[in-house]
Amino acid sequence: MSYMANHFDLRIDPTKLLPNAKSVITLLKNYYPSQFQTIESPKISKYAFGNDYHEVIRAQLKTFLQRLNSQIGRVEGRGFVDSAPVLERSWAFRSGLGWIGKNGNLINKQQGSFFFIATLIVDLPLEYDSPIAKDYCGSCTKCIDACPTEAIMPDKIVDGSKCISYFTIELKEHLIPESMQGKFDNWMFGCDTCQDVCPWNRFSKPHQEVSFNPISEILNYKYSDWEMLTEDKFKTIFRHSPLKRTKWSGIMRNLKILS
Ligand code: B12
Ligand code: SF4
Ligand code: SF4
Repeated sequence: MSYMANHFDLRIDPTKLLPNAKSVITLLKNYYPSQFQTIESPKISKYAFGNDYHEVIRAQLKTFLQRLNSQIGRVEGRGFVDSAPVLERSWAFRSGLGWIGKNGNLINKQQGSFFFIATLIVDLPLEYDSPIAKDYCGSCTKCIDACPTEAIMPDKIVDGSKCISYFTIELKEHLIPESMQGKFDNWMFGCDTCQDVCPWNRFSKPHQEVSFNPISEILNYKYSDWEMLTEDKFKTIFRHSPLKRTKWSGIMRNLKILS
């Protein structure tokens, strides 16, 4: 256990990621869409409707850093998005951008939770305002009650080993346990249930990011279209999509567990 504690310390120390780090800038990138899937489509998480956020946001972080350099002089920095060594939610919370909800997501009172978190560590001292990250979950338990696999535990802990998002995206080439057959509420890639039911997401507004505009097949493909999709066609249509993470074989595996 002491090893875990030490390891955690390493992860929360930004100077391990950027020597001479002085500030952590946290940014939120909205991905809430304006168009949705047809009712017959196997469900895909909204974050995966368009191009891969890793590619899109990494490029934008680079541009942001270049702008800082051209406008205020030499700034050393390192950008991260969905990157294991950075405690992204904790930094966003400490930046005052929201609170961590019972569903484990960072929630912003004005925007809800359908956004990615990006982190830029810089060697620039900044003026910091005081964080205002009050927890507004109150006595609500909608996300806990709605989770199809009972993955949401007390104290804001999501049991990754029970989460549909883990099974359908991160499990890679491994099989999904048979005990999960038919329990995914038609989620084929990722899962948004604990965010869809969250009252704070009624404040979500559609994004303005062209790269996140939905791939038409994602909106319109029905179960049979996915079943008939060849590996070659998958590679062509989804070459810039987050779906490529699980590969064609992962999608075929996920489809079988839905029936
Ligand atoms: C591993 C991971 C997963 C795993 C496990 C998720 C889990 N809940 O533990 C799986 C595959 C299941 C998963 C699923 C999803 N994920 Co994910 N995931 C990650 C990843 C890579 C690491 C998270 C982690 O384990 N961090 C280590 C823990 C110890 O640190 P932490 O993240 O800061 O969170 C803890 C602290 O904040 C602490 N805490 C709570 N209150 C407070 C208060 C204070 C003061 C402090 C200091 C700390 C603290 O509790 C938190 C939970 O343990 C992050 C990216 C990243 N690097 O952060 C994305 C990330 C958390 N995922 C994200 C998303 C979008 C999802 C999905 C919605 C995708 C989908 N639609 O399918 C689902 C949602 C599932 C859910 N309800 O959580 C986003 C969340 C955006 C947001 N608004 O919060 C992130 C931040 C990626 C990104 N850059 O945008 N994910
Ligand atoms: S993403 Fe889906 S399976 Fe995972 S905790 Fe939320 S509702 Fe449960
Ligand atoms: S559904 Fe309710 S309990 Fe869950 S995160 Fe949203 S406000 Fe909090």
